[in-house]
Amino acid sequence: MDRKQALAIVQPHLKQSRFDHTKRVVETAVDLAKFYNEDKQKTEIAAVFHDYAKYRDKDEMERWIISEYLPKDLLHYHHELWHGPVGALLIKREVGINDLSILNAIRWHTTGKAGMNKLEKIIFLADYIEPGRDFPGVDKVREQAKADLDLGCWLAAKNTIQFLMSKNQPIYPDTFHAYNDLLITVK
Ligand code: DGI
Ligand code: FE
Ligand code: FE
Ligand code: FE
Repeated sequence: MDRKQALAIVQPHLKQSRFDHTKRVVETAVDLAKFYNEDKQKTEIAAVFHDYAKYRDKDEMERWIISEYLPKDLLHYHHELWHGPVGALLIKREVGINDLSILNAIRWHTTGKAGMNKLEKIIFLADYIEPGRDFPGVDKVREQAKADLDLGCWLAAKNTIQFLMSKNQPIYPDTFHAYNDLLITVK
């Protein structure tokens, strides 16, 4: 499957603005993949499908989490966190993508986790810094992304945690685990 075919599969599942975001994530991720020597084709496919489940019905996602034994604690956190793990499951079932490294990069793209591999880091970071994003501090993260992949991911996790805390939002433990784990390598 090439980029064009993948985009044609994902497009009907997304709104136009989300599809545009997806294309920018693909460009950003492929750019990082070149820079950090990651497999281009895997990176493209993971980026194209990363938000595949973004518009699935909340109740449907809840049923998948229960029936497919995804971590039950997800149900105690915002449903915004569900589209990564549920998306990984659905692109396997519905699109037939079986590559575990692609599925895991999609699974963890929202929260991150401790011990992310290179592809997981690239998708996590590309989603955060794609040129359409306007988070506070994102320009600094864009700069660091090309200097050090771990530092870029750490800053993205840190900003996300700070943003959520400023809004008194709960923070999923894997987001903290990503921050703590990357802190060791960037120190
Ligand atoms: O799907 P996207 O919008 O492209 O981006 P994403 O998958 O990174 O999701 C971003 C949303 O998820 C954003 O509203 C912040 C939220 N988020 C990320 N980590 C956590 C989180 N929300 C909670 N409650 N806890 C987290 O750890
Ligand atoms: Fe997402
Ligand atoms: Fe993200
Ligand atoms: Fe996204």
